[in-house]
Amino acid sequence: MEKLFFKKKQGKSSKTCLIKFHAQGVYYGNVTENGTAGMMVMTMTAIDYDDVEEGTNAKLRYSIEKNVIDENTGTPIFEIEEETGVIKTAVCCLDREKTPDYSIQVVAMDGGGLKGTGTASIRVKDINDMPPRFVPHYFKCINGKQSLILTFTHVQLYQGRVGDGG
Ligand SMILES: [Ca+2]
Ligand SMILES: [Ca+2]
Repeated sequence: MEKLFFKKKQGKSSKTCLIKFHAQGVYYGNVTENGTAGMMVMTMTAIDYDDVEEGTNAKLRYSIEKNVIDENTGTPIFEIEEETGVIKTAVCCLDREKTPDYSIQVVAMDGGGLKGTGTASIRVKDINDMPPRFVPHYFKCINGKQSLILTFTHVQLYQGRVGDGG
């Protein structure tokens, strides 16, 4: 999301206005991880300056041109409602710890076949589903014929002794 400030004159005084706009057709949305299929993510809205009253000149239909495929099911992860531009999840259980964000390409096409492309940048929101854990660090030390497993703590201790001159 880009921001732009400009000054607007109001009689003798002036007022600062802030406009927020999407840079280069990028729209931002988010969805919570571990959800069901069919969860709403965001709405894509394109503008067609042709006359809405003139046939289908400005009648838009939305579709996903570049989707992301779910590794487990081999099916697309997102879907879009053709008439409204509402993007939803097409599969369940997005995992933020595996993929924290997605980017898909959406096309709006008018009744005459003219197209415009936009990007939906989707962030997966975290829920607390991972317990804290300690990760063991093992180092294999081979000394002659004997092999010895040292933990990280042992290695640090040994290094400390070397540094102390012992
Ligand atoms: Ca048009
Ligand atoms: Ca999580």
